[in-house]
Amino acid sequence: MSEKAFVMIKPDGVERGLIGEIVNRFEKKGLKLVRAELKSVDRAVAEAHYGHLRHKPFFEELVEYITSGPVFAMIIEGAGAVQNSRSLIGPTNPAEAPPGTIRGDFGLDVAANVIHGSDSVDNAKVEIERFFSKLDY
Ligand code: DAT
Ligand code: MG
Repeated sequence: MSEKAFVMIKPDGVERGLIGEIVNRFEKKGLKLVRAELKSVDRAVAEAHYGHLRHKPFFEELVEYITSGPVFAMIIEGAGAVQNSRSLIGPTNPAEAPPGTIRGDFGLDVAANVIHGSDSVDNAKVEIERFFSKLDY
């Protein structure tokens, strides 16, 4: 079975009308959008999603930001979906992300960096289950 990645356009990307442009990049690469939903993230889901960063000074800001407006949550499928979606997304800090990457083309702010992509196949599974009910995928 082909690999799945969890990808999420963050509130700034949704607010700025970037959903179509971003989905287009995944489709052009050859990755398939198999499930997508515009949804709100509640505090419990946000704290679990960023649990690996809970001791960082910016954790509270991060949780407030991701719960501040709708996100566009996606399941992306295809060969090497996790690694390939991370490559399309680019490095964490948009100010340092190369042109041609999503963060490089659409962001400047490390806190509001447009998009999330799962960083391993195992984490992709956990994140898909966190954001989508079992019936959905
Ligand atoms: P990534 O999203 O590239 O996987 P991460 O998992 O290390 O990066 O961090 C998750 C998010 O936390 C990241 O997308 C933006 C935010 N973040 C990371 N480092 C930060 C910092 N120094 N200041 C503010 N926000 C930060
Ligand atoms: Mg990460």
